[in-house]
Order: sequence, then C-alpha cells, then structure tokens
Amino acid sequence: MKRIILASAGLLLILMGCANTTTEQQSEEQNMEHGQMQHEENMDMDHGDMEGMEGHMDHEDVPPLQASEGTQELVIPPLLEKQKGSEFDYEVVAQEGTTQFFDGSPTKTYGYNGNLLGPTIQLKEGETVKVKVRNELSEPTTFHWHGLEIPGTEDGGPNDVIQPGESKIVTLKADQPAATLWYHPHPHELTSKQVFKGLAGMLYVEETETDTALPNTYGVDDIPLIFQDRLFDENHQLDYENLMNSDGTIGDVSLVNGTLNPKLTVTQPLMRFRILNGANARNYTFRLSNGATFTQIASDGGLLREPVETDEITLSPSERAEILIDFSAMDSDEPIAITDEEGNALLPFDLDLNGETGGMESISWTADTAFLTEEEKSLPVTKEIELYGMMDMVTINGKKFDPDRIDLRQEKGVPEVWEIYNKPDEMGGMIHPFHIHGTQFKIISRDGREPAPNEQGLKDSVLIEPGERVRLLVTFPEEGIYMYHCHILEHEDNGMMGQVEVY
Ligand SMILES: [Cu+2]
Repeated sequence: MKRIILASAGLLLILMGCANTTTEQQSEEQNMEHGQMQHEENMDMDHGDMEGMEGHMDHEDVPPLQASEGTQELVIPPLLEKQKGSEFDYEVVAQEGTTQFFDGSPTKTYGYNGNLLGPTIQLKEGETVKVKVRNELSEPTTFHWHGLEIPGTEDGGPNDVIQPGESKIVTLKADQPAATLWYHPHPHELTSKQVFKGLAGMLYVEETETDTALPNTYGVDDIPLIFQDRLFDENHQLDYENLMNSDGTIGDVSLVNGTLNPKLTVTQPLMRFRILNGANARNYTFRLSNGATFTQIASDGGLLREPVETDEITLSPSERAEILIDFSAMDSDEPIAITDEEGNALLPFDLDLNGETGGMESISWTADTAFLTEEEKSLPVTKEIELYGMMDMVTINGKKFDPDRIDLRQEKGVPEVWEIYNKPDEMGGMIHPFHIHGTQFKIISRDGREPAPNEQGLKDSVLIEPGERVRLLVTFPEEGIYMYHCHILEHEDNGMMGQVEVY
C-alpha cells in the first residue's frame, strides 16, 4: 500500500485506500473526462499465487461506482419524534419492507420504523433517554449505538440478541461531546446481511448551546449523508446470500441516504454535511467536482481541535466526518457534486441560494489544550492487537471471535495505549477499519508519526493500512463487555472481533 502526502491549504495526510484505487487505464480515462488530478499509481506489487483467492477484495477487483444521474431529490431521513406519556422516549423497530429503487419490481429491504434505513435520533449532550427496541424481522438482531459511550449492557453487541417478535428498553445516556454517531444491527454472523439490506440510521449528540455558529437546522443547512454501495441481482434484489463476498461485499450502485441517482437542492450558502461511510466494505475518498476546498470540522466523536481546510477526505467503513461547504464562493453555472476518488458524481448539487455569503469567515476555533499531553504521549503500550488475514481467514491476535472468551480487560476510567498492527499477508494485505465499542479514543501516532490534523479529534473507528502500526489512547468511561473488531462487516461476521471487559 502506499501513502501520499499532499500539501494543500494546511498539512493533510491522505490515505489512499486499496479499495479506492483505479487501474491506470481507468484513471487516465477519468483524467480526460473529468480533469481530475491523477494520483500516483504504484500498485504493481507482487501478489504471488492468486489461486484459490477468487473473491478476495483486491484493489483491482473493486467495481467502480455508477455516477448519479441526479434525477431524485435526496431523501432526508426523518427526525425521530419523542413519545409522550409512555415508559420510553423513543421506539425503534427493525422491520422488513420494500423500496422502489428501479422501474418494475420493488426491492425487498430492511429498515428501522420504515422500509429502508432509519430515522435520525437526536440526543442532547448529557441527556438520558429510554429507547424501546423491537425486532419485527424473521431473524435475530441487535441494536448497537455506534460511538455512544454507554454501559456494556446497553451497547447492543452480539451478546444482546433480540429474538423475532421480542423487544426491550435500553437506556442511552449521551454523556459525551456533541458528535455524529449512528446505529446499526450487530448480531454475530448476520450483521453484514442486515446492514446490506438497509438497517442503519444516524444518531446525533447535539450541543446544548451553540457557540460555534455552525449550521444546525436539520435538513436545511445541516444534512446527513449516508454513503453506501450496493450490489443488486438481475431481479433488482439485495439477495445477500447470493451476492455476498466473504472479503467484503462491494457494489457498483451508489446510494446516498438510500436514494438512487440523488441530487440535493442547496438553498443556504454555508452547508454542513455529516458524512457516514455506511458501506459494508468500500472505502471512499470524497472530493468536490470543481476541485474546490471544503472544511472538515469533526471526526467520529466530535469537533476537531481546529477546522481543517482540505480538498479530499477518506473514510473507511463506519468512519464519519462533518464538513462545511461554502457555496457562496462557487460559480453556480458549473456543475458541482461530491465525487468519489474516480471523479464519479455521487451527489450533484442544484444551487438555489438564499443569501449571498457563506459566513465561513466567522467559523474558526483552536482548542485551548493540546490534543495529547506529553504524559499521554509517553504512556507505554499495554494492549497489542494484530489484525491479519482475508476473506474467512481473518483473525485478531491469531484468534476468531468466541462469545465465551474475554480477550482483554481494562479498568474503567484508566487510559491505556492500544497498538493496532495490520499484519500484511502474502498478497500484500488490505485496509482494515478498526472499531472499539464504548469509547471515543484518540490516535496517538501512525507508524510513530503524529496524526494528521483531521484525525486530531475523538474517534471510534480508524483506517489501518497494511503494515501500519497505529497507537490509540483508549479510555472507557463505563463498565461492561465491549467488542473491538474490523468494520468490514464480512470480516466482523467471519470472526475478526474480540471482547474487552471493562471493570
Ligand atoms: Cu478487515
């Protein structure tokens, strides 16, 4: 794998994902069609004997995404309304349904409180709510609150199965900084299928008082963007059992918030987008089609130490980024879209601006404390994690997930340094996005180097290149049993997961 450092406005470290890289020929075509800057190609590493490895998600196998035709206005997931006068504040139901993506036969899908994806849940910083979760599927599921620092009993990991027809009430306390989190199923060996068929929703922790002047009118200037790729069969079905790839199911159809061929009509000059890579396995590098810069303001767990101006952002599965785009500075006669790394327009914009200036100039901050103290940086490594393998041969520290085995123990409230090593295999290895439940950690270093400015914020998932060693400062504020795992969902289902008991 390679690493490219670009100097743009501000230092930015860009990690080019294996799954993102085009062949040279495709890249040249893209250059001609879209005027995209060609990234350095150096992918002809020897993969040795490929026999028996059909289906391994090598970078050359990744199907490009179809560009959006811009024929459908982007669906904005509804906000989940609070229930009044009942023993719970919210109800979230996993259910089956159908979605009309294509002319002709509808597609069988899963959704929360609907046919596809789920409503956005907004919690205030410090708020405690009770959520009734109900399983109306015909198979077991769980309800996992990805990124929320809650006790293990409420976390909805694979040990917390809700059988078909059953329900329970969980308590969610948003005792952490404002952030863009999400929720999804986590039943062992069924997660990848259930997410693929449509189970996922946004979960926001909102500031109690807005002191950063950030856009925050939901659906107007503050827009969730769930990027997913999907593979449909000839009957337009998401037939997971037949379509799946044990190394990560990757499709050629791009959906944003479950919308095929989306466009977004932009009415405000300064827009905030909360981007989730909700794919099972695909890595995305997002850019603007006109080459303009934008500003990343938040990582998985909240605001960055300071806003970072950039012209691209890479997210592996389950990572989030909040960005601001100032449309007032852009020529509205030119087509503007969020594209992937190949220049395919994933979300075209239609500009219909009310107001002239973006107001970006009033948005700036620098945290008044260092991202990491000298003491934190000098803590010894006390947890070593080795990610290894591909397809169904994936392991962590040489083992597959066992629900009856506790792999690690850590004391509540005590920070420890976890070193995650992505051990290359004979085929070079692949990116593994590493996620820990129940914590928002800080990246101390990547191969000994300080993290890029856009990773100097709280994280719960981290992209790890083959051969890379990433040190994390991990603190669990609550007790319980938590999963840590690769967020390529098929790897997770194949056992690339361990358990840490926090006491
Ligand atoms: Cu993996």
